[in-house]
Amino acid sequence: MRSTYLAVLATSSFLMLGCGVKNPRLISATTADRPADVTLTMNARKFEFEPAEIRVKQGQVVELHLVTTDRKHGFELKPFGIRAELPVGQPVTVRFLANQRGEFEFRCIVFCGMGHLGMKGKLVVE
Ligand SMILES: [Cu+2]
Repeated sequence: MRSTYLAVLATSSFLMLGCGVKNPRLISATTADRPADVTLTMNARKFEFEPAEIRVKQGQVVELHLVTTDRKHGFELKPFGIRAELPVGQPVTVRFLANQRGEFEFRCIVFCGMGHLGMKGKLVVE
């Protein structure tokens, strides 16, 4: 199961390298050997993320299943080193350790139309 999961992550990374996002990062090193404490599905579409706000507790390993159906989008959560491209119909899983408390913005990093710059959301780590 775990090896399948890692293979999927590796495949996704490989595919993204050919699609324009520089240095995609789907997983932060600190979480590689820990199961997720929180697992959420997040939908990306013009020009929003649903849910647009997620709340977790400090110290939790968070796994996000990112899904897009209308066109290619991206997902960046800079403070946690996460950066991904989201092709249509190809869910991408990212995971990170919520090791700092506060409010952090995530955003789309693939130009997707006139509302692209407003395509953002908020992670709250309590
Ligand atoms: Cu966009």
